[in-house]
Amino acid sequence: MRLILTLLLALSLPAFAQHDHGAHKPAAAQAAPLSDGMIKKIDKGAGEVVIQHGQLDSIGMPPMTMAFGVADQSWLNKLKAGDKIRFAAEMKGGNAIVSRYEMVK
Ligand SMILES: [Cu+2]
Repeated sequence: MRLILTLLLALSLPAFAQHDHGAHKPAAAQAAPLSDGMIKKIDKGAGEVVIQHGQLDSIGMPPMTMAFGVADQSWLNKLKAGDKIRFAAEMKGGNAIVSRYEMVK
């Protein structure tokens, strides 16, 4: 729940966030910049989403197509193949996960 609130705040208050000097910024927003990605496949059984992604400096990866876990399983119901997103990736328990994302129109 806390993550969702953080996400909503981050999305609804972009101007405010830019003028924040970091003390109260959500950890996820601080951790990594957003990178481009295209959803190739959703695997609800595995709890993973396959993304064709660009350079991911946050986890030291060149562009490729690979499976990611998700910070929130409900995202697997919101995303579908062909969606374009901007997302942040983190390593968690040895696996790459999507820690947050936004849709690209
Ligand atoms: Cu990768």
